[in-house]
Amino acid sequence: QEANVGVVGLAAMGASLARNLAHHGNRVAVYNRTYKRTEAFMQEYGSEGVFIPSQTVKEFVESLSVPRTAIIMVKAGEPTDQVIKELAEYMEQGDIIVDGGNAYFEDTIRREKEMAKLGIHFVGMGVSGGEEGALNGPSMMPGGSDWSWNTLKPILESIAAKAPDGEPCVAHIGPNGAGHFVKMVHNGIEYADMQLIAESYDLMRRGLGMAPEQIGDVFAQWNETELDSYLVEITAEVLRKRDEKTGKPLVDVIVDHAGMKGTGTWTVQTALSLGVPVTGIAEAVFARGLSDQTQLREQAQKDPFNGPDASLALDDEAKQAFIELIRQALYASKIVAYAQGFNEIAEAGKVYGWDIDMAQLARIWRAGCIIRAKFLNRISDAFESGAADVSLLFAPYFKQALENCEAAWRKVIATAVEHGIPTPVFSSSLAYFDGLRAKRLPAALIQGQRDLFGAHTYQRVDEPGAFHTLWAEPGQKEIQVSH
Ligand code: NBP
Repeated sequence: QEANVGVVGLAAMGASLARNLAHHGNRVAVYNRTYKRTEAFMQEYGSEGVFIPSQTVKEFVESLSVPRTAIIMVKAGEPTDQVIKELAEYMEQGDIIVDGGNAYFEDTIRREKEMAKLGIHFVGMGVSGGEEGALNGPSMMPGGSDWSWNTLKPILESIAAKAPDGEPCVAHIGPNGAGHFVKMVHNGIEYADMQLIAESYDLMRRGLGMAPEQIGDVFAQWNETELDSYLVEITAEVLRKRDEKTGKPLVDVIVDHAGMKGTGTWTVQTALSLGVPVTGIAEAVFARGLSDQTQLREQAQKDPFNGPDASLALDDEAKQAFIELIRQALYASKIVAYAQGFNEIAEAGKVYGWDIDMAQLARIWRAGCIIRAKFLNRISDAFESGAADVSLLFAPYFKQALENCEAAWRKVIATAVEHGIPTPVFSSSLAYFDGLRAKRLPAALIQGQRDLFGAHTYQRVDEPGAFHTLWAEPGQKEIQVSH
């Protein structure tokens, strides 16, 4: 009996995806470098469906029906290259290799080219939702050729998460690295969203002196508003959890150093090379970085800086009012973070020649993935109608939301600054918004400085061309450098 699809790599993600495939009637070939893991998998889950285990890559490839489809779920980077090389040795023209790991999109572009030379279709596919999602329905973002998509579509649609309207959360994003690119930005947005939630928590915890459980209740209430999302929902759960060992709120016994695996950093690095400001995501990555600066932080405790008291010392009524302001600041900042992420995708689409359907992308993020949120329906509508062509911020629904939240946004940030509570993503998002509002930016001064020290030239508001001022000469001497 042959398998119609195979999975290479049976760690958390691969095992869950293989089981999900089997639960939906697929015959699934499974292979893992260390055979012990395959044996353990078969022992634990073998009875859940049809699995065909192999000890070698050769056997694995031979167990697949032609044209073969193999999904790789191994550690990103070198291990992925190694597995691709091994598979390609036994695979033939017309076969499909899907990389479901968190690959860097430039690697995906390179791998697709290499495989195309052998006639093998290579699909870089972003998979979101973690282990749970992979098992019960992830959101999937495949790149690669149209041909591969047509073959993969029925399989992927069967295992994908379903949005509330029943639509499967998978779509062909575009050629070569497009799928891994949007997955990378998805993770970048996730960083910003998580940091915004953490800043809101910090304001309530230190500013309003609330207990974690109380704050958990606030997040649970917020989840009934336009903030309805997976991340807000799990925040309530985390904050309400007590440590079994000490009986303290769990959040208080967790070391306050945030880890990261790299996709947030890639999102920012790529945005820098594309020239797209993703200030919210960048500040979120840096905030995790600061949390992990052990030496700096220890020194700052040993030799403390003077500063204000974090407590706002508000009575109950004022506290409730301030909580609502935080909610609005969170919503406004969140809109900016998503808008910036979509801008990065749009710019990459132009540079790499991908024709990415943003409305569809927002739709497949409505379920299965970590940033799933109710307001993705609104985002999708905004792109569908063309109102978000320049930026999501100009779509009437979001413009109105920003304007409604604006006063609260400022008040929260001003208060945070006064009380010494850092809100880097709140603040940078508002700065971006105000940067857009400004009719003239101080960038004109920067151009003047650049012309003075480096003869970098500037453009004039009243005449086309590039100009350079002869700064050392007396009087206003200016030469036109080009038209
Ligand atoms: P890991 O990223 O921890 O990778 C472990 C797997 O890679 C094992 O099956 C291991 O085989 C295999 N492997 C390694 Br390491 N080096 C190999 C090599 N040279 N040749 C063959 N196999 C090799 O697993 P994971 O957490 O399940 O994640 C899988 C992929 O999915 C990653 O790219 C990850 O970034 C991505 N992803 C993860 C999540 C998540 O929430 N965890 C979400 C979305 C995407 P062994 O058993 O022989 O050591």
